[in-house]
Amino acid sequence: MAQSGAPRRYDALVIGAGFSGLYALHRLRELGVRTRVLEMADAVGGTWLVNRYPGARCDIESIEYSYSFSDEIQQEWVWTETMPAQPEIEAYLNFVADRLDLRRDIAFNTEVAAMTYDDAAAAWTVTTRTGERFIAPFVVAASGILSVPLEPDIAGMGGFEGTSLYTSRWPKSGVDLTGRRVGVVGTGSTGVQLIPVVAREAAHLHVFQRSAAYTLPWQVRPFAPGELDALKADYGNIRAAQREHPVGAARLSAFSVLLDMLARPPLKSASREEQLRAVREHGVMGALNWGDLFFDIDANRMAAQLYGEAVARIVRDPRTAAALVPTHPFACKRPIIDQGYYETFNRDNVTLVDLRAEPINAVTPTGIRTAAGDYDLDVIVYATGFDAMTGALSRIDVRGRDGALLRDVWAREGPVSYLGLQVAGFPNLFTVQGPGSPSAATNFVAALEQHVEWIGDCIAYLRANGHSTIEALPTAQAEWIEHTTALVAPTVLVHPTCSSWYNGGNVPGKKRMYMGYTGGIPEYRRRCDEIAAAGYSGFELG
Ligand code: NA7
Repeated sequence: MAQSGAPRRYDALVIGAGFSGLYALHRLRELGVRTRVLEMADAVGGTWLVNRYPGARCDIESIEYSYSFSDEIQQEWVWTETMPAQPEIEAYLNFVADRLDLRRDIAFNTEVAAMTYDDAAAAWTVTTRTGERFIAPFVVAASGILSVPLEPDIAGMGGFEGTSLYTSRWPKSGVDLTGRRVGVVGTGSTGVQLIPVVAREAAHLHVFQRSAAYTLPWQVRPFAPGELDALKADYGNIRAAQREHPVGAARLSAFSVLLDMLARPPLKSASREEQLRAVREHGVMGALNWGDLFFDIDANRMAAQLYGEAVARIVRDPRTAAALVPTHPFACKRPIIDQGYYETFNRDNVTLVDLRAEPINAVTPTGIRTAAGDYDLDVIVYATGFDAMTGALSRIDVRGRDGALLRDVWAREGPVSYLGLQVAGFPNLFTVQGPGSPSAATNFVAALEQHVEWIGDCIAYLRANGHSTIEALPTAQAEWIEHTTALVAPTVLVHPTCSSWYNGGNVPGKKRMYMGYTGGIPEYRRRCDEIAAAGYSGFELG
């Protein structure tokens, strides 16, 4: 890549202007750190800018899936629904950017291509796709945990003569699917949100399902008059409860519902009559709402069977109902909540194509060909997921000490990191929500606030104490991985049949390792604070 002009120097560079990057900029500014944010898109919002597909929505309540660091912001901003849809979250992040005057320190349309650590200067040189260079002692990677879309590698995809769409870069102007024959590939969180909405528009919808999803029905509703004001009046207590909650969301969310299940009686000791009653009274939730599914694979399998019975009570066509029953353990993919997902398959204009029975052979100019035949389509929508956690930094040539390439380290050793905050061999590079931190299994916003604050305090400490470098020690990193691995070991999350973006199983060739910290945010915060208080134990300060 060509280099253009003299490098510009800052105290810190932040990569990304999504939820994490915006707060990182604000926090570092407050600490007097001259900071520049480099953002590849033309606007703020990160994942909430590009994932504009119909039905895109957060599965955590708006009053908790929002910044807590500023009482002014949380009092001024008006959420309209209990769980916010994408346009509202995008608008919220724009409001925050304006309110804190953040845009003047953000370089938009600026994609980082490479970054190299210079040992002698104790600084990073960051080079963009267009050859611009920036130098700073510290880099904060706020590049997102689900920001690198996975495009499937299906023969013939490029030759499709209709419209190909990706949920993760849905056109800003929207797409009119009225009267069109649509195929959706993928039934993770995204597909499950998208499918009921598309079904209402399309002439016909074919859902191409490789793995069936476990998904719980959920009611999202507009706030009643006065309801949000009452919540805001109680924000102190709401935030305090959130702070103490393992998943960073004390109210109902896709995660807390999973956690609440742990306190329920075990499925294995329930009589058949009790099991059936649970399904009769609570549908698919009744099939999963038991305390032993998370730790006992046999109980989990029993629940899957019961789940099938619950689905069959909703979906009228028995073959479709059977195909909608997952074969992987419940909880090893991210929990999903939906609005009318199973009911959608009772519509005359919706057909489920079970790829376990008839795999896709190719995309043809006129549609999708499976082992069983051809499906003619006008539009194909790919909702096929992300190279999570490590994807964004692996796409950049990140060269640390002695020229080591981060993507090679992760390919060789798996997604290693100390606390999810730094990788040994990459001094002064902080990762917001890196692998090994609570991020993926918690309320992302609560988790990122803790990370940004810890990183800000750390940089302030280094500057105040005359240190120019901080680097994770390989031994501390190995111990941390051992600890996070031990935490998750007794759960079904590491069962060999679990394959998801949590463990890299969704990316061909990616080294598998569960990429989260499952001890909860409060315990994680306690450990991070303890490490800082001990003068950053496990790190070498230079
Ligand atoms: P997910 O949860 O990774 O789901 C991707 C879906 O796409 C999943 O059903 C995959 O099946 C399917 N997929 C991927 N590649 C293919 C091919 N080649 N053929 C057929 N089906 C395929 O991603 P989402 O975007 O839904 O959700 C990601 C996160 O974003 C979510 O957890 C929230 O945190 C927000 P598979 O399961 O691999 O068999």
